[in-house]
Amino acid sequence: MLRFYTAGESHGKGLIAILEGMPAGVPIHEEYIHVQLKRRQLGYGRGARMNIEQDRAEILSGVIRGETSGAPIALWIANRDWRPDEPDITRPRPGHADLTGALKYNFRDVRRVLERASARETAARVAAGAVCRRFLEELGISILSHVTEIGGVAATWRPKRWEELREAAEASEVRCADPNAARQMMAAIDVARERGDTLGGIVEVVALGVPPGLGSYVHWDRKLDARLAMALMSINAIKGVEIGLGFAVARTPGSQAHDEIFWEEGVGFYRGTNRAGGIEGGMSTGEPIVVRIAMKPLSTLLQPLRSVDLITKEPVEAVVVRSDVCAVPAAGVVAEAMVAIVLADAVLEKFGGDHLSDIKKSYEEYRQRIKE
Ligand code: EPS
Repeated sequence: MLRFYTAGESHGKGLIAILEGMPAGVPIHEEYIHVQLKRRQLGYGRGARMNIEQDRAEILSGVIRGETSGAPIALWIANRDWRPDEPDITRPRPGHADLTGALKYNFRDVRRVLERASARETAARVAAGAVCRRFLEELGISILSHVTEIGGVAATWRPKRWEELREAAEASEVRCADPNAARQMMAAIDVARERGDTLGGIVEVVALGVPPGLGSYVHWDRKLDARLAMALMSINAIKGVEIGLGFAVARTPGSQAHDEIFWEEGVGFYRGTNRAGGIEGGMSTGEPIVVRIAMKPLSTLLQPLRSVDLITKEPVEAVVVRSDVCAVPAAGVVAEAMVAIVLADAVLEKFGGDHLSDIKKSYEEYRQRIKE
């Protein structure tokens, strides 16, 4: 239902996102998108680029007088650090797209690869995701994320209520709700920086207010968990996605792996637990959707790894370009955007409609039926 494309290079003129399929009548302003772009730029461990850029998305089309018109929405983010004449790079970084990209496209220069493979592209995703997030808000669906692990330091405590968790994560420089763990994470980032190293980690993304029945048990390619996994795995440096208990479910007996069913007058069906992470049979259950992503450490190391020069074939050290020590907090914001895009798509698939008011009507009817 929804399609979205990005274009642009890390040091090109800028980034473009085109979001097609958004219904008419969704109130949206550049300021709203700006808040999300700003969140992506923050986080302890980010590099110097984030001091240069002040990402803002200009709405070029698809929004008239502060409301979506149903036409494709084009968003433009200018790069302040536009560098059109950078020299070639021939020393590929292990872990980056450099070498395989150059082999695949027959390049004798990895800059042509890294310019597009750079996670700078995720700014465009966050901009498109912000529009989807605004749409979901209209239906009472919200998305939050928090960092649970960086460089092997894991959060051991979290506020019980979602709203408190969200606030604590937003207030933390590493977007971790456990203040003790956050301090240790920042110390670990300092150590990594001194050593010329980088750190990965884990982020949990939670979607609240999602009605039961988004996705499908009928069609393999409409399963909500499968769509989320693909969208999240497509984010730069993400190597793992798990939903609910995730991999731990393989070591859990059935009696403790599932969520027992209850019913209450006025509430309808509900679960005592949420081990499934809000998805059963490829469909949302109505419980919060809980997804975790594992991010690898960034592959630009100040103490570079061994590599081979593309042209001379001599052993060399991998190229060192400006980068971040840790971008796990930012990855959480990008992951929220990708989850928003997937959920908006699934909502449109189920509730259709060209104008927000049509969708709201059909959505309310459905909710009422589910309750009864
Ligand atoms: C990024 C901008 C880039 C990188 C980073 C993400 O800016 P520059 O290369 O000019 O410093 O900092 O990309 C990577 C870490 C990577 O490995 O590609 C951004 O805007 O998020």
